[in-house]
Amino acid sequence: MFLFLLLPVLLGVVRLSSPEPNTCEDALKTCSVVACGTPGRDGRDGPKGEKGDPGQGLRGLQGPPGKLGPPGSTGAPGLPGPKGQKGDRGESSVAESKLANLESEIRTLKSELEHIKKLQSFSLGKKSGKKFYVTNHEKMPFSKAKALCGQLRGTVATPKNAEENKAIQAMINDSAFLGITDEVTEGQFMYVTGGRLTYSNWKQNEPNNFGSGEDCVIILKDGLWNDYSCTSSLLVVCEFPA
Ligand SMILES: [Ca+2]
Ligand SMILES: [Ca+2]
Repeated sequence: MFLFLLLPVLLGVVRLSSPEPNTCEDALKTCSVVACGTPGRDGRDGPKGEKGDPGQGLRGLQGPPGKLGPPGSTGAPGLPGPKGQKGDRGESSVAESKLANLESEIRTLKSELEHIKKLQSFSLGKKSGKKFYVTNHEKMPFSKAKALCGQLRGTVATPKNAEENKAIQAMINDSAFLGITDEVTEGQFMYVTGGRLTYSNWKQNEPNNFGSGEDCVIILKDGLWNDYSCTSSLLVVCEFPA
């Protein structure tokens, strides 16, 4: 009887200790059956979650290689390489070797040349003093005789004393030109190498500048001289220093 009388009081205490819920959610938490209003629209998507752990399934096949990328920028220069091995002999050494060979060949040639000159003066020339004379026994005009001796680095034979005149005479079996003319001034005979005559061996009544003129000089078989036509063909004797 007493408890029955206290029941309304206890219920009031319970109501006082449990205030009414403010929202439907609160009501769901506290009430087993609550009459809620119309549900609201869905909310916006929440922020992206953290990447999950790799799956446990089989790994897929590797895809095809991608396109070739653009060329990269030029890299910095590398470090200097190690020192190389010693090279072959340089060009200067080769040149020195060639020069030494040439000098040796020149010494040999000089020796052979001296030997040939001695043989030539002995067998071909009639040496007299410091000259020797050579002839090929051909006949030609004076201009050609002068050119031929010049090509041989000699001159047309020019006796400057009796001994040389005899040496030339001994070589010929016919008349030969001498390196003497009066082409510049008639009657004034000069050496073709320059200078007036220092020796002569004229035949009697020569020089006579016979006919249309005679400006060259020839030596006869007897060693005497005659002024003669330069265009006539006569033996040529060349003179060389010994
Ligand atoms: Ca003359
Ligand atoms: Ca004459």
